[in-house]
Amino acid sequence: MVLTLVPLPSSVTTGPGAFVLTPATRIVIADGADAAASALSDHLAELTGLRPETTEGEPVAGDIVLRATAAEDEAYRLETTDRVEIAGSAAGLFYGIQTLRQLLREDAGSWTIAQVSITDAPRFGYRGVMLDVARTFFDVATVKEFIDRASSLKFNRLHLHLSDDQGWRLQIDSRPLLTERASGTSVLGRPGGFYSKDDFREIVRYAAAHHMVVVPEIDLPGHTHAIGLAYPGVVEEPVMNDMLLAQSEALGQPLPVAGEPYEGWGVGHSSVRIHEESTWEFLRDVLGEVAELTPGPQLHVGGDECLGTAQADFDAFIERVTALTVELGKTPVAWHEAGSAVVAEGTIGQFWGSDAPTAEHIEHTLRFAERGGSVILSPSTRAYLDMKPSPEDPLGLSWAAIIDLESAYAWEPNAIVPGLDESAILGIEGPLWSETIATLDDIDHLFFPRAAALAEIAWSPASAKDWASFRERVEALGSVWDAEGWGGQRPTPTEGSTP
Ligand code: TNX
Repeated sequence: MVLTLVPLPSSVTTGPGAFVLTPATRIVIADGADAAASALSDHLAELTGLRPETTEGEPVAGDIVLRATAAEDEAYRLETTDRVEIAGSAAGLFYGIQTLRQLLREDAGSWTIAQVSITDAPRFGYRGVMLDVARTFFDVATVKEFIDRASSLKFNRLHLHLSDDQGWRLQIDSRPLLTERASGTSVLGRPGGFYSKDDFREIVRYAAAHHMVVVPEIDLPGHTHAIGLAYPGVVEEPVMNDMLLAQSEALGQPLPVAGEPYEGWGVGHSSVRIHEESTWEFLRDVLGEVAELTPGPQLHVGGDECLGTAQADFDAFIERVTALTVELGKTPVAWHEAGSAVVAEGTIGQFWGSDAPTAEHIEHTLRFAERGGSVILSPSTRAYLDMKPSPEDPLGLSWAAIIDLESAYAWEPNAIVPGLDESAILGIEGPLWSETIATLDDIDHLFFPRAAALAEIAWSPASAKDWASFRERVEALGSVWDAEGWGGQRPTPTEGSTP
Protein backbone atom coordinates (compact mmCIF):
# COMPACT_ATOMS: atom_id res chain seq x y z
CA MET A 1 0.00 0.00 0.00
CA VAL A 2 1.29 3.48 -0.88
CA LEU A 3 0.88 5.77 2.10
CA THR A 4 -0.12 9.15 0.74
CA LEU A 5 1.92 11.04 3.29
CA VAL A 6 4.22 13.98 2.61
CA PRO A 7 6.21 14.86 4.62
CA LEU A 8 6.88 11.33 5.77
CA PRO A 9 6.30 10.97 9.54
CA SER A 10 9.29 10.10 11.70
CA SER A 11 7.71 6.77 12.57
CA VAL A 12 4.80 5.02 10.90
CA THR A 13 3.54 1.46 10.96
CA THR A 14 0.57 0.20 9.01
CA GLY A 15 -2.00 -2.53 9.45
CA PRO A 16 -4.45 -4.27 7.12
CA GLY A 17 -7.60 -2.55 8.38
CA ALA A 18 -9.20 0.80 7.78
CA PHE A 19 -11.35 3.25 9.65
CA VAL A 20 -14.57 4.16 7.88
CA LEU A 21 -16.20 7.56 8.30
CA THR A 22 -19.96 7.17 8.81
CA PRO A 23 -22.84 9.52 9.57
CA ALA A 24 -22.49 8.37 13.19
CA THR A 25 -18.85 9.46 13.44
CA ARG A 26 -18.33 12.21 16.00
CA ILE A 27 -15.30 14.33 16.76
CA VAL A 28 -14.69 13.88 20.45
CA ILE A 29 -12.73 16.62 22.14
CA ALA A 30 -10.60 15.33 24.94
CA ASP A 31 -8.95 17.92 27.17
CA GLY A 32 -9.98 21.06 25.37
CA ALA A 33 -8.83 20.60 21.78
CA ASP A 34 -11.72 22.65 20.39
CA ALA A 35 -10.11 24.94 17.76
CA ALA A 36 -8.76 21.88 15.99
CA ALA A 37 -12.14 20.14 16.24
CA SER A 38 -14.17 22.76 14.44
CA ALA A 39 -11.56 23.11 11.67
CA LEU A 40 -11.59 19.35 11.17
CA SER A 41 -15.38 19.20 11.17
CA ASP A 42 -15.54 21.97 8.52
CA HIS A 43 -12.97 20.19 6.41
CA LEU A 44 -14.76 16.84 6.56
CA ALA A 45 -18.07 18.48 5.71
CA GLU A 46 -16.59 20.15 2.66
CA LEU A 47 -14.80 17.06 1.44
CA THR A 48 -17.23 14.27 2.27
CA GLY A 49 -20.61 15.88 2.85
CA LEU A 50 -20.66 14.35 6.34
CA ARG A 51 -20.40 16.88 9.16
CA PRO A 52 -19.37 15.04 12.32
CA GLU A 53 -20.87 16.45 15.48
CA THR A 54 -18.18 17.82 17.80
CA THR A 55 -18.66 16.84 21.38
CA GLU A 56 -16.93 16.25 24.68
CA GLY A 57 -17.12 13.06 26.69
CA GLU A 58 -16.32 9.39 26.30
CA PRO A 59 -15.29 8.32 22.80
CA VAL A 60 -16.76 5.16 21.31
CA ALA A 61 -15.87 3.02 18.32
CA GLY A 62 -16.25 5.00 15.08
CA ASP A 63 -15.25 8.36 16.59
CA ILE A 64 -12.36 10.68 15.79
CA VAL A 65 -10.73 11.68 19.07
CA LEU A 66 -8.63 14.82 19.50
CA ARG A 67 -6.63 14.80 22.71
CA ALA A 68 -4.82 17.98 23.73
CA THR A 69 -1.65 17.33 25.69
CA ALA A 70 0.41 19.72 27.78
CA ALA A 71 3.33 19.50 25.33
CA GLU A 72 4.54 22.73 23.73
CA ASP A 73 6.24 21.25 20.71
CA GLU A 74 4.92 20.32 17.25
CA ALA A 75 4.87 16.56 17.81
CA TYR A 76 1.75 14.40 17.59
CA ARG A 77 0.59 10.81 17.64
CA LEU A 78 -2.08 9.43 15.33
CA GLU A 79 -3.50 5.99 15.83
CA THR A 80 -6.23 4.13 13.96
CA THR A 81 -7.98 1.37 15.86
CA ASP A 82 -11.76 1.07 15.91
CA ARG A 83 -11.50 4.87 16.12
CA VAL A 84 -8.93 7.46 15.10
CA GLU A 85 -7.10 9.23 17.89
CA ILE A 86 -4.78 12.19 17.50
CA ALA A 87 -2.87 13.57 20.48
CA GLY A 88 -0.55 16.56 20.78
CA SER A 89 -0.20 20.23 21.62
CA ALA A 90 -2.36 22.69 19.68
CA ALA A 91 0.28 22.69 16.91
CA GLY A 92 0.70 18.92 17.16
CA LEU A 93 -3.05 18.37 16.76
CA PHE A 94 -3.03 20.66 13.74
CA TYR A 95 -0.25 18.60 12.14
CA GLY A 96 -1.98 15.36 13.06
CA ILE A 97 -5.08 16.64 11.29
CA GLN A 98 -3.03 17.49 8.19
CA THR A 99 -1.80 13.90 8.24
CA LEU A 100 -5.36 12.63 8.61
CA ARG A 101 -6.45 14.78 5.66
CA GLN A 102 -3.79 13.18 3.48
CA LEU A 103 -4.86 9.69 4.56
CA LEU A 104 -8.57 10.16 3.81
CA ARG A 105 -9.55 8.16 0.74
CA GLU A 106 -12.82 7.70 -1.04
CA ASP A 107 -13.25 4.01 -1.62
CA ALA A 108 -16.39 2.51 -3.18
CA GLY A 109 -18.52 5.38 -1.98
CA SER A 110 -17.21 5.66 1.57
CA TRP A 111 -14.43 7.70 3.12
CA THR A 112 -11.75 5.68 4.82
CA ILE A 113 -8.49 6.13 6.69
CA ALA A 114 -5.82 3.46 6.47
CA GLN A 115 -4.86 1.64 9.65
CA VAL A 116 -1.74 3.38 10.89
CA SER A 117 0.19 4.11 14.02
CA ILE A 118 2.18 7.31 13.69
CA THR A 119 4.56 9.11 16.01
CA ASP A 120 5.79 12.28 14.44
CA ALA A 121 7.82 15.43 15.09
CA PRO A 122 9.67 17.81 12.77
CA ARG A 123 13.40 17.89 12.09
CA PHE A 124 13.56 21.71 11.80
CA GLY A 125 11.63 24.36 13.72
CA TYR A 126 11.64 26.85 10.83
CA ARG A 127 9.85 25.47 7.77
CA GLY A 128 9.16 28.41 5.56
CA VAL A 129 7.71 29.51 2.27
CA MET A 130 8.05 33.00 0.88
CA LEU A 131 5.63 34.85 -1.36
CA ASP A 132 6.85 37.91 -3.26
CA VAL A 133 3.85 40.24 -3.17
CA ALA A 134 5.98 43.18 -4.33
CA ARG A 135 6.85 42.20 -7.92
CA THR A 136 3.24 41.07 -8.32
CA PHE A 137 0.62 41.99 -5.77
CA PHE A 138 -1.56 39.16 -4.49
CA ASP A 139 -4.72 40.03 -2.56
CA VAL A 140 -5.65 38.74 0.90
CA ALA A 141 -7.84 35.95 -0.50
CA THR A 142 -4.92 34.64 -2.59
CA VAL A 143 -2.54 34.80 0.36
CA LYS A 144 -5.04 32.75 2.38
CA GLU A 145 -5.17 30.14 -0.38
CA PHE A 146 -1.37 30.05 -0.27
CA ILE A 147 -1.48 29.52 3.51
CA ASP A 148 -3.96 26.63 3.03
CA ARG A 149 -1.60 24.88 0.66
CA ALA A 150 1.58 25.49 2.63
CA SER A 151 0.16 24.58 6.03
CA SER A 152 -1.21 21.30 4.63
CA LEU A 153 2.44 20.35 4.03
CA LYS A 154 3.32 21.39 7.61
CA PHE A 155 5.16 24.59 6.69
CA ASN A 156 5.03 26.92 9.68
CA ARG A 157 6.51 30.24 8.50
CA LEU A 158 5.11 32.64 5.90
CA HIS A 159 7.75 35.10 4.76
CA LEU A 160 6.08 38.00 2.92
CA HIS A 161 8.34 40.07 0.66
CA LEU A 162 6.42 43.32 1.15
CA SER A 163 8.51 45.89 -0.67
CA ASP A 164 10.70 46.07 -3.72
CA ASP A 165 11.57 48.37 -6.62
CA GLN A 166 8.21 47.65 -8.25
CA GLY A 167 5.88 48.47 -5.36
CA TRP A 168 5.21 49.09 -1.68
CA ARG A 169 2.55 46.79 -0.23
CA LEU A 170 1.78 47.73 3.39
CA GLN A 171 -0.05 50.68 4.89
CA ILE A 172 2.25 52.77 7.10
CA ASP A 173 0.39 55.47 9.03
CA SER A 174 3.38 57.71 9.63
CA ARG A 175 4.33 57.63 5.92
CA PRO A 176 0.95 57.52 4.13
CA LEU A 177 2.38 58.34 0.70
CA LEU A 178 4.05 54.92 0.51
CA THR A 179 0.77 53.22 -0.29
CA GLU A 180 -0.80 56.30 -1.86
CA ARG A 181 1.91 56.78 -4.47
CA ALA A 182 4.10 53.68 -4.54
CA SER A 183 1.70 50.74 -4.57
CA GLY A 184 -0.15 51.20 -7.84
CA THR A 185 1.99 49.03 -10.10
CA SER A 186 3.57 45.58 -10.35
CA VAL A 187 5.96 44.15 -12.96
CA LEU A 188 5.06 44.27 -16.66
CA GLY A 189 1.92 46.38 -16.26
CA ARG A 190 0.17 44.01 -13.86
CA PRO A 191 -2.12 45.66 -11.32
CA GLY A 192 -0.64 46.84 -8.03
CA GLY A 193 -2.23 46.97 -4.62
CA PHE A 194 -1.43 47.01 -0.93
CA TYR A 195 -2.57 45.61 2.41
CA SER A 196 -4.27 47.95 4.85
CA LYS A 197 -3.24 47.33 8.43
CA ASP A 198 -6.48 45.42 8.93
CA ASP A 199 -5.73 43.30 5.85
CA PHE A 200 -2.32 42.49 7.26
CA ARG A 201 -3.79 41.63 10.68
CA GLU A 202 -6.25 39.33 8.91
CA ILE A 203 -3.36 37.56 7.13
CA VAL A 204 -1.54 37.20 10.46
CA ARG A 205 -4.70 35.84 12.12
CA TYR A 206 -5.42 33.36 9.32
CA ALA A 207 -1.81 32.23 9.29
CA ALA A 208 -1.82 31.74 13.07
CA ALA A 209 -5.00 29.66 12.80
CA HIS A 210 -2.95 27.43 10.47
CA HIS A 211 0.05 27.48 12.82
CA MET A 212 2.06 29.69 10.51
CA VAL A 213 4.00 32.70 11.79
CA VAL A 214 4.31 35.67 9.44
CA VAL A 215 7.83 37.00 8.81
CA PRO A 216 7.45 40.39 7.10
CA GLU A 217 10.28 41.68 4.91
CA ILE A 218 11.08 45.29 4.11
CA ASP A 219 13.94 44.90 1.66
CA LEU A 220 16.79 47.37 2.39
CA PRO A 221 18.96 49.22 1.54
CA GLY A 222 18.49 48.17 -2.12
CA HIS A 223 15.24 47.12 -3.84
CA THR A 224 13.89 50.52 -2.79
CA HIS A 225 13.07 52.34 -6.04
CA ALA A 226 9.34 52.47 -5.19
CA ILE A 227 10.01 54.42 -1.99
CA GLY A 228 11.26 57.24 -4.20
CA LEU A 229 7.81 57.65 -5.80
CA ALA A 230 6.52 58.65 -2.37
CA TYR A 231 9.51 60.09 -0.52
CA PRO A 232 12.17 61.04 -3.07
CA GLY A 233 14.47 62.40 -0.36
CA VAL A 234 14.92 58.92 1.14
CA VAL A 235 16.44 57.27 -1.95
CA GLU A 236 19.46 57.76 -4.21
CA GLU A 237 19.19 58.38 -7.95
CA PRO A 238 19.07 55.02 -9.81
CA VAL A 239 22.61 53.71 -10.20
CA MET A 240 23.81 53.07 -13.73
CA ASN A 241 27.03 51.14 -14.18
CA ASP A 242 28.16 48.76 -16.92
CA MET A 243 26.82 45.75 -15.10
CA LEU A 244 23.38 47.31 -14.68
CA LEU A 245 23.28 48.53 -18.29
CA ALA A 246 24.13 45.05 -19.50
CA GLN A 247 21.44 43.58 -17.28
CA SER A 248 18.76 45.88 -18.68
CA GLU A 249 19.85 45.05 -22.21
CA ALA A 250 19.81 41.31 -21.54
CA LEU A 251 16.30 41.55 -20.07
CA GLY A 252 15.12 43.81 -22.90
CA GLN A 253 13.54 46.03 -20.24
CA PRO A 254 13.84 49.79 -19.84
CA LEU A 255 16.14 51.37 -17.27
CA PRO A 256 14.62 52.69 -14.05
CA VAL A 257 13.84 56.41 -14.02
CA ALA A 258 13.79 58.37 -10.75
CA GLY A 259 10.25 59.21 -9.65
CA GLU A 260 8.59 56.90 -12.17
CA PRO A 261 7.22 53.43 -11.45
CA TYR A 262 9.67 50.67 -12.38
CA GLU A 263 7.97 47.71 -14.05
CA GLY A 264 10.96 45.69 -15.20
CA TRP A 265 12.72 43.12 -13.05
CA GLY A 266 16.31 44.24 -13.08
CA VAL A 267 17.91 44.32 -9.64
CA GLY A 268 20.62 46.25 -7.85
CA HIS A 269 20.10 49.80 -9.09
CA SER A 270 18.40 51.34 -6.08
CA SER A 271 19.37 52.28 -2.55
CA VAL A 272 18.14 54.37 0.30
CA ARG A 273 20.44 57.25 1.32
CA ILE A 274 22.50 55.41 3.85
CA HIS A 275 24.20 58.39 5.48
CA GLU A 276 21.22 60.75 5.84
CA GLU A 277 19.69 60.97 9.30
CA SER A 278 16.29 61.61 7.69
CA THR A 279 16.53 58.11 6.17
CA TRP A 280 16.95 56.68 9.65
CA GLU A 281 13.93 58.59 10.94
CA PHE A 282 11.99 57.12 8.04
CA LEU A 283 13.27 53.61 8.81
CA ARG A 284 12.58 53.88 12.52
CA ASP A 285 8.98 54.90 11.79
CA VAL A 286 8.40 52.30 9.09
CA LEU A 287 10.09 49.34 10.77
CA GLY A 288 8.50 50.38 14.08
CA GLU A 289 5.03 50.08 12.59
CA VAL A 290 5.84 46.78 10.89
CA ALA A 291 7.23 45.41 14.17
CA GLU A 292 4.14 46.55 16.04
CA LEU A 293 1.83 44.82 13.53
CA THR A 294 3.79 41.58 13.73
CA PRO A 295 3.26 39.18 16.63
CA GLY A 296 6.02 36.85 15.37
CA PRO A 297 9.56 37.24 16.67
CA GLN A 298 11.30 38.03 13.38
CA LEU A 299 11.55 40.97 11.00
CA HIS A 300 13.38 40.52 7.69
CA VAL A 301 15.36 43.57 6.56
CA GLY A 302 16.56 42.27 3.18
CA GLY A 303 20.17 43.09 2.40
CA ASP A 304 20.36 41.35 -0.99
CA GLU A 305 21.73 42.49 -4.32
CA CYS A 306 23.01 45.98 -3.59
CA LEU A 307 24.99 45.99 -6.80
CA GLY A 308 25.57 49.73 -6.93
CA THR A 309 26.41 50.25 -3.26
CA ALA A 310 30.00 50.56 -1.95
CA GLN A 311 30.89 47.74 0.45
CA ALA A 312 31.69 50.10 3.35
CA ASP A 313 28.34 51.88 2.97
CA PHE A 314 26.49 48.58 2.77
CA ASP A 315 28.22 47.24 5.88
CA ALA A 316 27.51 50.43 7.82
CA PHE A 317 23.86 50.21 6.81
CA ILE A 318 23.47 46.57 7.82
CA GLU A 319 25.16 47.09 11.17
CA ARG A 320 22.78 49.92 12.00
CA VAL A 321 19.57 48.42 10.59
CA THR A 322 20.03 45.11 12.41
CA ALA A 323 20.71 47.02 15.65
CA LEU A 324 17.58 49.12 15.05
CA THR A 325 15.52 45.95 14.52
CA VAL A 326 16.73 44.55 17.84
CA GLU A 327 15.85 47.86 19.47
CA LEU A 328 12.34 47.51 18.04
CA GLY A 329 12.03 44.18 19.81
CA LYS A 330 12.50 41.81 16.87
CA THR A 331 15.15 39.35 15.75
CA PRO A 332 16.54 40.59 12.44
CA VAL A 333 16.64 38.26 9.45
CA ALA A 334 18.73 39.21 6.40
CA TRP A 335 19.82 37.63 3.13
CA HIS A 336 23.31 36.13 3.39
CA GLU A 337 25.17 39.09 1.81
CA ALA A 338 24.55 40.93 5.08
CA GLY A 339 27.08 38.60 6.71
CA SER A 340 29.82 40.89 5.37
CA ALA A 341 28.83 43.36 8.08
CA VAL A 342 28.91 43.29 11.87
CA VAL A 343 25.30 42.19 12.19
CA ALA A 344 23.52 42.55 15.52
CA GLU A 345 24.08 39.58 17.84
CA GLY A 346 21.55 36.85 17.04
CA THR A 347 20.72 38.02 13.50
CA ILE A 348 19.44 35.17 11.31
CA GLY A 349 20.99 34.81 7.86
CA GLN A 350 19.04 33.51 4.88
CA PHE A 351 21.37 31.69 2.49
CA TRP A 352 20.35 31.88 -1.18
CA GLY A 353 23.57 30.80 -2.88
CA SER A 354 23.90 27.65 -4.94
CA ASP A 355 24.40 24.16 -3.56
CA ALA A 356 28.09 24.59 -4.42
CA PRO A 357 28.51 28.03 -2.84
CA THR A 358 31.40 30.40 -3.43
CA ALA A 359 33.95 30.97 -0.67
CA GLU A 360 32.44 34.41 -0.12
CA HIS A 361 28.90 33.08 0.27
CA ILE A 362 30.17 30.51 2.76
CA GLU A 363 32.12 33.10 4.74
CA HIS A 364 29.18 35.48 4.90
CA THR A 365 26.77 32.75 5.91
CA LEU A 366 29.00 31.38 8.69
CA ARG A 367 29.24 34.89 10.13
CA PHE A 368 25.64 34.71 11.38
CA ALA A 369 26.40 31.59 13.41
CA GLU A 370 29.61 33.17 14.75
CA ARG A 371 27.56 36.09 16.02
CA GLY A 372 25.12 33.94 17.93
CA GLY A 373 22.54 33.70 15.19
CA SER A 374 21.46 30.92 12.90
CA VAL A 375 20.78 30.25 9.23
CA ILE A 376 17.75 29.60 7.07
CA LEU A 377 18.74 27.63 3.97
CA SER A 378 17.20 28.60 0.65
CA PRO A 379 19.73 27.30 -1.88
CA SER A 380 18.55 28.89 -5.11
CA THR A 381 19.53 25.83 -7.16
CA ARG A 382 17.20 23.59 -5.09
CA ALA A 383 14.71 25.54 -3.00
CA TYR A 384 13.73 28.41 -5.28
CA LEU A 385 10.12 27.75 -6.18
CA ASP A 386 10.30 30.39 -8.93
CA MET A 387 12.88 28.47 -10.97
CA LYS A 388 11.48 26.65 -13.98
CA PRO A 389 10.61 22.99 -13.31
CA SER A 390 11.54 22.17 -16.91
CA PRO A 391 13.24 24.16 -19.67
CA GLU A 392 9.99 24.38 -21.67
CA ASP A 393 7.91 25.67 -18.80
CA PRO A 394 6.31 29.02 -19.68
CA LEU A 395 6.52 30.18 -16.06
CA GLY A 396 9.52 30.75 -13.85
CA LEU A 397 13.06 32.01 -14.28
CA SER A 398 16.18 29.93 -14.86
CA TRP A 399 19.15 32.01 -13.67
CA ALA A 400 19.94 29.64 -10.79
CA ALA A 401 18.86 26.32 -12.28
CA ILE A 402 16.09 24.30 -13.83
CA ILE A 403 14.69 22.53 -10.76
CA ASP A 404 12.72 19.38 -11.43
CA LEU A 405 11.03 17.46 -8.63
CA GLU A 406 13.99 15.16 -8.03
CA SER A 407 16.41 18.08 -7.82
CA ALA A 408 14.11 19.84 -5.35
CA TYR A 409 14.13 16.66 -3.24
CA ALA A 410 17.66 15.29 -3.53
CA TRP A 411 19.64 17.61 -1.26
CA GLU A 412 20.66 17.55 2.36
CA PRO A 413 20.63 20.76 4.42
CA ASN A 414 23.78 19.73 6.33
CA ALA A 415 25.78 19.47 3.12
CA ILE A 416 25.04 22.89 1.59
CA VAL A 417 27.32 25.27 3.52
CA PRO A 418 30.59 23.62 4.55
CA GLY A 419 31.38 24.35 8.19
CA LEU A 420 27.79 25.14 9.13
CA ASP A 421 26.79 22.87 11.96
CA GLU A 422 23.24 21.45 12.00
CA SER A 423 22.72 23.15 15.36
CA ALA A 424 23.08 26.51 13.59
CA ILE A 425 20.55 25.62 10.89
CA LEU A 426 17.22 27.10 11.93
CA GLY A 427 15.48 25.49 8.99
CA ILE A 428 14.75 25.86 5.31
CA GLU A 429 12.56 28.08 3.18
CA GLY A 430 11.24 27.93 -0.38
CA PRO A 431 10.97 31.45 -1.86
CA LEU A 432 8.41 32.10 -4.58
CA TRP A 433 9.45 35.28 -6.39
CA SER A 434 6.74 36.65 -8.62
CA GLU A 435 8.30 38.16 -11.74
CA THR A 436 6.63 35.57 -13.98
CA ILE A 437 3.44 34.71 -12.07
CA ALA A 438 0.18 36.65 -12.02
CA THR A 439 -2.57 34.39 -10.64
CA LEU A 440 -3.30 31.72 -8.05
CA ASP A 441 -3.12 29.14 -10.85
CA ASP A 442 0.39 30.37 -11.64
CA ILE A 443 1.32 30.08 -7.96
CA ASP A 444 -0.02 26.52 -7.89
CA HIS A 445 1.82 25.67 -11.09
CA LEU A 446 5.21 26.46 -9.54
CA PHE A 447 4.33 25.38 -5.99
CA PHE A 448 3.06 21.86 -6.70
CA PRO A 449 4.60 19.37 -6.43
CA ARG A 450 8.03 20.82 -5.62
CA ALA A 451 6.96 22.43 -2.34
CA ALA A 452 6.20 18.90 -1.14
CA ALA A 453 9.88 18.05 -1.63
CA LEU A 454 10.97 21.02 0.49
CA ALA A 455 8.38 20.15 3.11
CA GLU A 456 9.81 16.66 3.45
CA ILE A 457 13.38 17.98 3.71
CA ALA A 458 12.27 20.41 6.42
CA TRP A 459 10.15 17.95 8.43
CA SER A 460 11.26 14.35 7.95
CA PRO A 461 14.36 12.74 9.44
CA ALA A 462 17.33 12.78 7.06
CA SER A 463 17.58 9.00 7.39
CA ALA A 464 14.12 8.61 5.81
CA LYS A 465 15.08 10.27 2.55
CA ASP A 466 14.22 8.01 -0.36
CA TRP A 467 13.48 9.41 -3.80
CA ALA A 468 11.54 6.39 -5.09
CA SER A 469 9.30 6.35 -2.03
CA PHE A 470 8.82 10.12 -2.16
CA ARG A 471 7.92 10.07 -5.83
CA GLU A 472 5.32 7.40 -5.26
CA ARG A 473 3.80 9.16 -2.26
CA VAL A 474 3.71 12.58 -3.92
CA GLU A 475 2.13 11.10 -7.01
CA ALA A 476 -0.63 9.56 -4.92
CA LEU A 477 -1.15 12.91 -3.20
CA GLY A 478 -2.24 14.43 -6.52
CA SER A 479 -5.76 13.17 -5.90
CA VAL A 480 -5.81 14.77 -2.44
CA TRP A 481 -4.79 18.09 -3.98
CA ASP A 482 -7.42 17.64 -6.70
CA ALA A 483 -10.08 17.05 -4.05
CA GLU A 484 -9.02 20.31 -2.39
CA GLY A 485 -9.40 22.09 -5.70
CA TRP A 486 -5.71 22.96 -5.72
CA GLY A 487 -4.40 23.32 -9.24
CA GLY A 488 -0.88 23.14 -10.47
CA GLN A 489 1.29 20.47 -11.96
CA ARG A 490 0.96 16.89 -10.98
CA PRO A 491 3.95 14.64 -10.58
CA THR A 492 4.68 12.62 -13.69
CA PRO A 493 3.32 9.11 -13.15
CA THR A 494 6.05 6.58 -12.58
CA GLU A 495 6.31 3.61 -14.88
CA GLY A 496 3.72 0.96 -14.26
CA SER A 497 1.53 3.10 -12.04
CA THR A 498 -2.01 4.10 -12.85
CA PRO A 499 -2.25 7.79 -13.65
C1 TNX B 1 17.12 37.09 -6.77
S1 TNX B 1 17.41 35.82 -4.25
C2 TNX B 1 16.52 37.94 -5.84
C3 TNX B 1 15.21 38.50 -6.14
C4 TNX B 1 14.64 38.01 -7.44
C5 TNX B 1 14.99 36.56 -7.62
C6 TNX B 1 14.38 35.95 -8.82
C7 TNX B 1 17.34 37.24 -3.74
C8 TNX B 1 17.65 37.45 -2.35
N1 TNX B 1 17.02 38.21 -4.61
O1 TNX B 1 15.29 39.91 -6.13
O2 TNX B 1 13.27 38.19 -7.41
O3 TNX B 1 16.37 36.47 -7.71
O4 TNX B 1 14.65 34.59 -8.88
